[in-house]
Amino acid sequence: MKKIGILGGSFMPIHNGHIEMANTAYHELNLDEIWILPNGIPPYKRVTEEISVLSRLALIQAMIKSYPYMKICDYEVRKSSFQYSYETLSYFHEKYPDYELYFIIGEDSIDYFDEWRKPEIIVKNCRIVVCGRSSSDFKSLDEKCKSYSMKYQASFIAVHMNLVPISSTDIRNKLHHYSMEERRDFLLHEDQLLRISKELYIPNDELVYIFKHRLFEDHEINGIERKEMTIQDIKDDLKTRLNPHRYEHTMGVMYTAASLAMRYDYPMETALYAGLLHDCAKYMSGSELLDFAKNHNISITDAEELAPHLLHAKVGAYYANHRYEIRDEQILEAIRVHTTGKPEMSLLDQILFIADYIEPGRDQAPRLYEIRAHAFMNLDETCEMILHDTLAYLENSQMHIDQTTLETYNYYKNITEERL
Ligand code: DGI
Ligand code: FE
Ligand code: FE
Repeated sequence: MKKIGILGGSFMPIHNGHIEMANTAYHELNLDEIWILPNGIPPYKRVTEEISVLSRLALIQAMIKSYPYMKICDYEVRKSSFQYSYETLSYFHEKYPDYELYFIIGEDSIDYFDEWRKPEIIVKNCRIVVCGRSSSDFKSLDEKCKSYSMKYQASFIAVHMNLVPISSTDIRNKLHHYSMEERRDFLLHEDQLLRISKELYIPNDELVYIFKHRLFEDHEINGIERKEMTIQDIKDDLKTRLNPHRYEHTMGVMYTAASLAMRYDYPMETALYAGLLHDCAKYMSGSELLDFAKNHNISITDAEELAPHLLHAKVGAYYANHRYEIRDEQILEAIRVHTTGKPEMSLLDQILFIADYIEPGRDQAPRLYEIRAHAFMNLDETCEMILHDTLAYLENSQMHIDQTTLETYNYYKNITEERL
């Protein structure tokens, strides 16, 4: 008979303390598998840190990949209504009659066990494993388990785990202290990532995911709340500046960026703003762009000197900041690099770069159908395809090629080749 340990929790985010519980039960009780069971969010619980199911699952995946006996169980988060533990455990018991189920809980939960929904049903369907911390009095936990076993005529097993001095709340609080700029910097420095992941008791890959997908950010520190100008305000303004064709294109990029954000679990509103503003300087002529850049201390590369229309990206970022009150540096950077791309683009940089190329109004580029479909499968490979075709087009029309476009292509070509 297979012995399965089940560890439920909200896992916002999952950390080594959770894994320590699971591992203690696994080793002490000779279990065959551990199922990590993220909970749906109960209706009465207000969650301030919004984190999607997709992100929670991805974080768990990053955490458990070095433990082959651990699996994610998405049963509760797939349900449209909130599931209580007694419902889930009854379901598992019925579905897997040959498995012996061990429900793993922390020492702090056992004191409230009587108040759980239908505890008598829970204990009919599984054994309860209670993880005590080394620092606590193990004898009293043992006794507690004995008295619960008597009371419910069921099996409560005490196990002893090493203390991991962290909680998900601690992790969220610590993450709140890092600004967007700091996070961006950390992503570029392996040693910093290692230091922080150690401090937070989570693996490096999990931390990278958190930073890339902008999870647990403090919106006040980062100025993400932009109450001044709504999407509608900006749309109204752009309509008077851009020609109808460019305005339509802008709408297309905005919604395509949001669709890609849905697919890759990036904050959708941020993607909408980036798409909406990416070409906001496009109504200016080449010489106007050059003059503006010179007067506003915007650096001008050789390629931009020769093909000034490229500057609409940098000038656009400037306007987004000064005219449209965007404070979110990720949006500004995505606009800044949307024409040439750059090596190691952020998730939003890639979303915008691709949305600009594939939005529904585009009809000139070769293999658009293929690239559109691929955009929803793999971002790096899609960037490689777009840059490949753009360079071919520029060479064909004998236009000056920006060094950054070339570097970006080589970067994405290398990393996608490595993967094959
Ligand atoms: O502003 P959009 O037209 O919506 O799109 P965009 O910002 O991607 O600009 C597209 C144009 O920029 C397209 O004609 C290709 C061109 N482009 C991209 N990289 C380079 C470039 N033009 C030159 N001269 N050099 C480049 O490296
Ligand atoms: Fe553009
Ligand atoms: Fe564009």
